[in-house]
Amino acid sequence: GKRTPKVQNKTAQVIYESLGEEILTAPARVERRGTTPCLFGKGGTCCRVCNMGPCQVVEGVEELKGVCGASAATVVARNFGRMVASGGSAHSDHGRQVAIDFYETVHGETPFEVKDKRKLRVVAQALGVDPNQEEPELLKQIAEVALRVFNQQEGEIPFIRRAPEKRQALWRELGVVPRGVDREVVELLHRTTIGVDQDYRNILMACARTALADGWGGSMIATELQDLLFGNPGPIKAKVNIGLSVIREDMVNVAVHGHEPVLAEALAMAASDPEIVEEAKKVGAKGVNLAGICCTGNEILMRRGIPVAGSFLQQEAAIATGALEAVVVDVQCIMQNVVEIAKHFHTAVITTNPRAKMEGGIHLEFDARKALDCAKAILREAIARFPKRDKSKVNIPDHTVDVVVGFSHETILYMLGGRFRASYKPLNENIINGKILGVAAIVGCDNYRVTEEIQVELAKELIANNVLVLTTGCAATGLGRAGLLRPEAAELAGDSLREVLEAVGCPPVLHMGSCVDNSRILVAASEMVHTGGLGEDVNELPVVGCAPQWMSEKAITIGQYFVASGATVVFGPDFPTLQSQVATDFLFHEMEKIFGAAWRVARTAEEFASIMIDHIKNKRKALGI
Ligand code: BF8
Repeated sequence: GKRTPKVQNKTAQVIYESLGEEILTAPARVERRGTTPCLFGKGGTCCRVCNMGPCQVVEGVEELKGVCGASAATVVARNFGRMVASGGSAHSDHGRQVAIDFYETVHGETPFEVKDKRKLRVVAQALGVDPNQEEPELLKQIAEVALRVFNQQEGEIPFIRRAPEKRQALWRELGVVPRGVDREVVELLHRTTIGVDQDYRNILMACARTALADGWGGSMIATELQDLLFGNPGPIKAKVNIGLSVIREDMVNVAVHGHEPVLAEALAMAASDPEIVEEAKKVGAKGVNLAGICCTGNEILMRRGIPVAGSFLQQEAAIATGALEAVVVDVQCIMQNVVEIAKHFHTAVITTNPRAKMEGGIHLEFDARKALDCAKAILREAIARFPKRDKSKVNIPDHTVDVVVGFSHETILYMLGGRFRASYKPLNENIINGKILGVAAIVGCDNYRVTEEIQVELAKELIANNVLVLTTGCAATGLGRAGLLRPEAAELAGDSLREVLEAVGCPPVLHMGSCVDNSRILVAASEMVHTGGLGEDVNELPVVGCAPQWMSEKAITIGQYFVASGATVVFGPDFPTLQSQVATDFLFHEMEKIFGAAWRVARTAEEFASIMIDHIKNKRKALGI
């Protein structure tokens, strides 16, 4: 008979329990697979880079080296490197696409236009483009320089000049300044293939360089050009989670899932097009309703206030409401099981990107140059499904939660610095006077194998200790579901943090965007250093990051660029290098000496909180505040 597995997410649990038939969901697959994954795979010592293996390697056992003699440290470093390269390639291929869309836009080839004129000159300057020129020329130069960040072969990627001087000097001394994104990713893949780099230290330093190419290159290009094209996010009220105001009973529901906001922006434009509204009405719906999933969701949440139905672990549940006419996907974090779940309903899974097709999906390719036509074709496919919605299968639990989002680095400047003196000075002052103990970022994924209570408990503990929390990605949506993105949640903060938050009407947890928007945190941390009073480099700041439920390779790349940028990060509940003590020591301890920051691992919310709060206190002590 039907049995619902234990699901870590309340909303998903309610939906799965109501299903009349047993549907194999990710949580059910976790249960069936059991809890003990392969130790070699998990700990990073399974070497698959050639056909003499796979070799399962054990540290310190001569007989259990790879056939080629590869040590556990080498294998772990290689595998770690391949995660960094892969994660960096994902953010950066996204960034490249945005740069191409931007190029086409400024050459008049797409229906989009550059919305954010205020930020234009800031970005120009940061890219080394002369901001004092006529706008059309300025835009074209920005587009060209942005594209070069990917294929440049020598020199330095331009955004690294946004980092504190001291950090730049350190990177130059260490030889880890990225030359160009593609070059770093290709080189890391080369180095980690059979018979190339066999010094784990050398490999792990290359990881730092490639990760920096992501953070200060691909991801930062994505964030900045998306802001220019679609607007810099500002504070906006919205809703998250599955509920009747997010998934509408009387409308054609289209979930937008994936990462590149260009598609979602086009769908939002098309959904309000009178022609499309009329067509929706013809089939008995009031119109077309969009809801976001994963980082695409965060992008349109931040800029348009369009609700997010779910983070990574709710993608199947959103479909299982039975009320989605279509799930439109582009790239990244789309589970293959989505198609299987959709088969039980009338829901179309529409792939749009030539890089990511799905068996059982309908492919309607999206081209930014024909953005509106493509978006309309996609919405028409959804509209045609509306009459097939089976009301007896619809279950939309009303679990929505209010949020206030849109805390781009610029928003924080204005909120905390005041409209007329946008600056981090007040933030720094509040840190120096101790009202704010420090700043912590909770970022990254959610994971079917980890309870989502970890990040919620952690966030509560941090704010209770007067730590201001920044968040991005699926963690942000999860903290939103827990009510922590509401200004009223300031009441959970310690007295002095609460006072600061209430003066400006800020929630205690600030949603800064999608995963590529972790680049906003790099800029914010650098600004805090530039503002003065908190040391000369990022590693002196009382700041710390974490990803308590990481699952994607992208999270590892993010963690590594934060560490190389001087911010210590805590990951959990496990870490992909633990079967080599030597390589792990390098990441957890030697990197501290090299970059002034390192990786840590924690398992429970208490462990995370104590490591992070201690770290902040130690940094304060070193600053003498
Ligand atoms: O890039 S947080 S599950 S959706 S990888 Fe994926 Fe992780 Fe979510 Fe966005 Ni980020």
